[in-house]
Amino acid sequence: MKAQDYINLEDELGAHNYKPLDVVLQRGEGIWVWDVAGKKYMDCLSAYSAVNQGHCHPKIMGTMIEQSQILTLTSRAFRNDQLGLLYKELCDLTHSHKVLPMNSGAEAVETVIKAVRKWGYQVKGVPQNQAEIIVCENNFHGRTITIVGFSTDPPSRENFGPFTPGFKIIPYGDSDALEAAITPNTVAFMAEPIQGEAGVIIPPDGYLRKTRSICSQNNVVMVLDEIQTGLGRTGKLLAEEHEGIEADLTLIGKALSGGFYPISAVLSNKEVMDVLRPGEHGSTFGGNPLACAIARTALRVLVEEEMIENAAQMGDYFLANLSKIKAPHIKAMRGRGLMLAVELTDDAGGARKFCEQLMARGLLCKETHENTIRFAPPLVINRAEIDWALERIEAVLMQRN
Ligand code: IF1
Repeated sequence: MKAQDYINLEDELGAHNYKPLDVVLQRGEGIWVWDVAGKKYMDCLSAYSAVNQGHCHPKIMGTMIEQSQILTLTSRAFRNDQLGLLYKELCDLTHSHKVLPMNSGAEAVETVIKAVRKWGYQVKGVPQNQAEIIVCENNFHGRTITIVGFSTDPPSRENFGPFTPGFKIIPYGDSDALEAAITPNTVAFMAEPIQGEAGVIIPPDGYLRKTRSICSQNNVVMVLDEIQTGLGRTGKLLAEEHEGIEADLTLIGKALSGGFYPISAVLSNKEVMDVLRPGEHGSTFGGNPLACAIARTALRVLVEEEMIENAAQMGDYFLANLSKIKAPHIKAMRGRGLMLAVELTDDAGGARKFCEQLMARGLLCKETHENTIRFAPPLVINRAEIDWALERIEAVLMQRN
C-alpha cells in the first residue's frame, strides 16, 4: 500500500476529530521517524511530549517485552509486584508522599477534581456541592466533558454542554487575579506551569512562587498539571523546579511511559490524597503491572541517560539560535528547555503551511491555534541535530510567501 491508500482508509472509515499532516509513519527510532515510503523525518513534536525518551527506547522496549510475557493486568482487586516499586521510585524522585495511578492525562485531572472536592468538604469544611476550583484562561487539561467545560477554547467546548459547575476562570500569569477569585468555598487552584496548547505561554517570573504562597495562605490546594511540562521537557524533572516551589498535587502522564503505554499519575501530599477511600475511585487498567514496569524503566532512563540536563542545555542552544533567525513573519520566539514555540505574524498566512513546508524538508512539527509553530523534539537530541533542524526552519521562515 502507498501513503495515499492509508490516508484514504483513515478519511473514509475514521472519525474526523483530527486534521493530521499527510505523512503516514511506519517506524521510529530516537528522534527520527520514517514514513511508509521510507522517507526519514525528525520528530519535533514527540507525540506532544509523550516520547521524551526518544522513539522505541531499547531499554523501555525491553521492559515491555519482558513484563508482557510475565503479567500484564490483575485489576486492583489484587496487588502486584510492580505498583509499590513504582510508588517508591516516583515518590523518591519527586519528593511526593502519595501516588494515585491512572491511564490518561484527562483521567488524572478528573481524579484530582474528585480528590480536592472531597478534601474541601471533609477537611476544609466547605458546604456540600459548593466547592470551587479556579483554573486559567487558555488552559488545556484534557477532553472530558468536565474538563472542556472550563476550557476557553471554543472548538474544545462548543456543542458539548451542559457542563459541570464549580469552576472559575481567571487570566493566566496574574497572581492578583487568583487572590481576588478565592472565596471560602475555593478548594483548589489548577494550572499548567507553562501553557502548552495555548502556544508555550511562559508566565511572568515569580508567578508560581506567588500563587504557591497565595494558595498556602488561603488553605487552597495548589495543583500543577505537568502532564506536558513534566518529566524533563522544560529542562527540569518538573517545571515547578524553575521557581523552586512544590505544588500540593502534581499531575504527570505522557512521557511517564516513554510513549509505550498509557499511564498517568497524581502525585500528592498525604492529607489531600488520603481522603479517597476504597470504592470511591479507580479504573480497570490503573496501576497495572505492565504500565508500572514500563514507567519504572522510562523514569530510570530519563535520569540515568541525563536527558533532563540535555534538555536544558539543548533547549538553551535551540532557542538562542532560533532567535538569530531574522525572518519577516516572526512575531515572537519563546521556550524553556525543549518546549519551544515560534509565533508568526497574522499576515504570515498561518502556521500550518510552515509545518507543511517543514515536512517537505524532513522535519515534523505541529501548529497550535493559528499562528504558532511548536518545537518539542525528544530530549535525546544533540547539537548537530539541532543545527540540522535550524537550517530547515530558517530556510522555510525566510521564504517569501
Ligand atoms: C489531543 C497538547 C492538546 C495536556 C495537559 C492534560 C492533557 C494534555 C497539559 C490530557 C494532553 C494532548 C492531547 C492531544 C494533543 C495534546 C495537546 F496540549 F499537548 F498540545 F490537545 F492540547 N494536560 N495533551 O497537554 O492528557 O488525556 O491526552 O492523556 O487531545 O489531541 P491525555
